[in-house]
Amino acid sequence: MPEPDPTPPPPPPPAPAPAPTRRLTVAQALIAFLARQFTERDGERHRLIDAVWGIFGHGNVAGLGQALVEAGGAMRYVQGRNEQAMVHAAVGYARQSGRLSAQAVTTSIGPGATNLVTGAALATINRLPVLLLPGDTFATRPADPVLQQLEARAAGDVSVNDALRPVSAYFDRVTRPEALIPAALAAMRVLTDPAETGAVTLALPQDVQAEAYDWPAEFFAERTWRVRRQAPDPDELADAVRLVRAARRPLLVAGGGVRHSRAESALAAFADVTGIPVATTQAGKGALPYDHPCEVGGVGHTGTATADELARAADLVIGVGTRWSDFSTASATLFSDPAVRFLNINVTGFDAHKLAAHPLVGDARTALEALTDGIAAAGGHRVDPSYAAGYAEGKRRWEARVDAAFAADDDLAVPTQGQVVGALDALVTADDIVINAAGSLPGDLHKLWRARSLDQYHVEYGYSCMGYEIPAAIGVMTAASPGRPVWALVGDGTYLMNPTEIVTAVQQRLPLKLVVVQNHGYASIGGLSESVGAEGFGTAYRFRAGARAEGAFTGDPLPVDLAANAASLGMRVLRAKTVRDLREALAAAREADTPTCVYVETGTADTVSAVPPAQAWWDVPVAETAGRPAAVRAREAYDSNRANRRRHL
Ligand SMILES: Cc1ncc(C[n+]2csc(CCOP(=O)(O)OP(=O)(O)O)c2C)c(N)n1
Ligand SMILES: [Mg+2]
Repeated sequence: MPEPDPTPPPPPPPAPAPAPTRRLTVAQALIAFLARQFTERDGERHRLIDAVWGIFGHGNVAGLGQALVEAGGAMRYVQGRNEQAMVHAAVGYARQSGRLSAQAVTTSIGPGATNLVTGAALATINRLPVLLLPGDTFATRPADPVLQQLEARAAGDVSVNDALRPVSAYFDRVTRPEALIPAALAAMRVLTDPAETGAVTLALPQDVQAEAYDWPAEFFAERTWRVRRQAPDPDELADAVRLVRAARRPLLVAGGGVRHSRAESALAAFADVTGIPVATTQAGKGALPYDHPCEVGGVGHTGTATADELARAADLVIGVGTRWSDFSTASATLFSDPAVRFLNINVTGFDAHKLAAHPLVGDARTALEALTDGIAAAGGHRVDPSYAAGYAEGKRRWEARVDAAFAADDDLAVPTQGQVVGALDALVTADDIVINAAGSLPGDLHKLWRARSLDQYHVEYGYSCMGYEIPAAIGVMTAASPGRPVWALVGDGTYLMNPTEIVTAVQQRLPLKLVVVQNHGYASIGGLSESVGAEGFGTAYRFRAGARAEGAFTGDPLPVDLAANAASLGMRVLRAKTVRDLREALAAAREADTPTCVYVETGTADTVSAVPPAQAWWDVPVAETAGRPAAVRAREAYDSNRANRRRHL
């Protein structure tokens, strides 16, 4: 038997104090968490989630609705009228914030949630962060089906919110309270990652939203998400330097990534040193101011003659922050030099590899700076003076065409759409912001607009979604410095699709400036329809011909008064009948500090317009067999155009 040890065992160490917790519902915890998230880039710090937009119904009224009222001033709430429009507003906000700050949108279950789908797709296509918080059916499913629940018969765990998966950059469903912790962290990571961002959806079953849980207090600690500036790989950079120095006819195409990265100075420095001309996509317009000697305007189907000629002859095309949509490549027909090569600077490998390009994966600003430095270190490079003289002359010629499109010989005439754009162009300074997305205006603006500052030209052409403009203007006004005039330009078709957020602008006392261009229908699609042999079918807002109203839409214009409609929603409305009226109305609207609408009729689609036609093709397939002569002729033209398609390998 061993001797018993006389010294008693040491007392057990004191149990660690339990980690502090806070008892909150899932919805309360989410709002408390969101209020403490920040972003940081270049030493600038921003609140990540600026506000929560919402429309309440069952699925969020008792969860997030109760949490927002309890949060008080910690989280701003904005009341919307339509869920899709709330996402558009949040997208406008995110773009104007340089993707350093975002807004959230909460909805009820069912129709409220599925109304998000279009907005989510728009956000994800344009790589803009929005946080979507749709209510979802009960996780515990005590009484299936609840009101507005679609039962997928073959899958008990599917709800209509699953429709948001393919349009979201990240999707999660919080079916247990504690699952909020990883879901919320993943959501913030994706929102703030320049390569991944888009619509982030956290579907929140309505019972779970109201359930309480003891949250670790550190979940609510302030967290800062650094928005990274990815540096390029040295070998990819060395290849890029060699390619640029070897190019004789280079063209740079600037996309939205230049803007998101705030790479305008780096781009100007690169252009100044190399003399390489800079064309722009819709999202990139403004990357250089219009009067910079290297700026040659829009590229592609809605591009300038100057940029498109350069594109056809280019031996090296440098894409910066572009997704290379068909409008920019003229549906794979634009870059026609047999030896053309591509160099893509992009924050995602996905886009950097498009067109079989040499990728230079990285942040646009960091990569452009590295490329400029690399070229200098290798002995410098500048385009031939004759090349620079050639595009300078092209730029002058195009400016003359812009002047012609804007010119008005008769001040008392009904304005053309070109003159509407021209009247606004004559009025604005670098402070004004012009928003548009669909119809015939995006093409006219891409060809004609003189972008004076990086963020002046706000045309959403990734999804080109009718109805983006008015709500987006609200988001832009929220993010822009106060006093900047923000203009939403809409056609009559677009106005009719989504005017409801006018009420929100009125409620928020935002001096929205709305220009409604009335041409009695879908002029853009009418023109497209003519060109593809469909004879404008179904595109005019006119009465049906024939005694029993069964014929084609060729009768009188509909007696619809959109100006009166805007006034009824709370706007001050200025009707402009002539070019002179228009100038006066736009000037008055610019000064106004309340929501003001300028309503202008530009006549019917056959109004002669001096806006230059498309300088490059766009692929819209035409009927291969048809009885009507217009369609047969259109198909012949189509076949000859599509023979120029090219797969870059
Ligand atoms: C939500 C949505 N539906 C349909 C379209 C297809 N589309 C593009 S332009 C357009 C017509 C737009 O009409 P309007 O706003 O009056 O402009 P206009 O063509 O007359 O200039 C349509 C239907 C779209 N872009 N977005
Ligand atoms: Mg129209």
